[in-house]
Amino acid sequence: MPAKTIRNRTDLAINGAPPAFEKPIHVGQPNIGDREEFLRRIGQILDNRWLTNNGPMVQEFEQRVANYLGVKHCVAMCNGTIALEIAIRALGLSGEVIVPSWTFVATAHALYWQGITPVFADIDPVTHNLDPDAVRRMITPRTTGIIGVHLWGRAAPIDELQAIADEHNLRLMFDAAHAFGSTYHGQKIGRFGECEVFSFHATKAFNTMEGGAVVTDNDELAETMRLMRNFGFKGYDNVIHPGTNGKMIEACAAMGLTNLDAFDHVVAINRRNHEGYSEAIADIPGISVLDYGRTEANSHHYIVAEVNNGDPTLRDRIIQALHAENILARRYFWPGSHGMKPYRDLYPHADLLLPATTAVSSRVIVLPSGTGLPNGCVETVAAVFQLLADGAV
Ligand code: T4K
Repeated sequence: MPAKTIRNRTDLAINGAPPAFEKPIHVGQPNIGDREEFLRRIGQILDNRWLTNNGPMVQEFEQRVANYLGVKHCVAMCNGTIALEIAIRALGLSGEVIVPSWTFVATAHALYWQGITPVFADIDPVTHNLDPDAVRRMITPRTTGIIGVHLWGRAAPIDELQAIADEHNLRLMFDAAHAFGSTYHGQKIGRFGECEVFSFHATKAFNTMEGGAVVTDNDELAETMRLMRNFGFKGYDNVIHPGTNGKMIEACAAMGLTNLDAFDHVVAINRRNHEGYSEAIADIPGISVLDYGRTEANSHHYIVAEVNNGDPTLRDRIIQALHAENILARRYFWPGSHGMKPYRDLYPHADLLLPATTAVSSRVIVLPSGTGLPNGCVETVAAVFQLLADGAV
């Protein structure tokens, strides 16, 4: 429970009162499944004396994830960024690739790192996902592909992006870092485009501490990526492809197997947190919580409030007030990738082409959730929002 209940401005820590919570509450605080099971698996790894390089735990993890997603191949990797880079390289992307700016910067970096130019397309301000018309406008003779992002776990407009890719002969893949367990038209994310890339970072709804995977139904693509993640080795002493070290270690797979068993529980808690915040904030004018609808599955991991009351300073003042209470809400993904280096030097006037991205980035607040959310956090957040929106501070 919080150390105090916030009723008026004098209870706020920015006004000198003690913080509501003694310890910081983070966005992305990890969900951790059954400790005993995890430790049992770690014991098994040590007994095996097989720690990495496609060990039995990684193989079991890949099989379980592939079955869960209903996809033929899961190629587990050391993190989501390397998984993106390997997928991009395996698809042979080059020249320019269209991506949203409104995503974690790794989506753009995975291209730029390999000498490919990320070209930013604007988003739909309601869903925060790519706007297909904006994607069309960014196509040039150098464009070779599109990377859609299922932001906040809500599916990108997959059918529309596939139609554009087909029409212009472009490769289409998805950054599904947020979308483990999400659906599109009732089908699990993982089967769309030529491949989809997950992040299993500690801060994700489903985590392997560090980790990621590319999933695909394409046998040849999966085989190429398996080679690429292990220096191109095919058996002892036989390198048949350029490659890197993108392997997942056994301990991460052990965490993944343990957390997979707990995933439904995590989603249920997240959904309850999401509903709690939405109800608590519902009557505050100019503030809303993004709703993912009832027809598609979502892990409800990202709970995104939008501050849109016409006061351009309110969002940041709320963040400051929440931080003072030890609630470390975030402005993900402000200012958008186009506002970060090196992209802000490449495209100094990108704001003109990205009006929805710019508007959305000025109003988001991502709130803490997950199984470790302490009692009283939702109510404290709502009280802070209310007092600042009322102009009491
Ligand atoms: N594509 C998208 C759309 C992504 O969102 C991401 C990653 C990627 C690609 C790349 O996947 P990876 O290569 O990361 O697998 C964090 C994560 O590091 C990043 O994985 C994630 N997206 C992004 C949305 O969030 P930061 O820079 O915000 O990290 P940091 O250190 O500020 O931590 C986030 C919060 O989590 C903090 O409030 C602290 C808390 N935390 C963190 C860790 C690691 C904990 O409470 N416990 C922990 O163990 O990027």
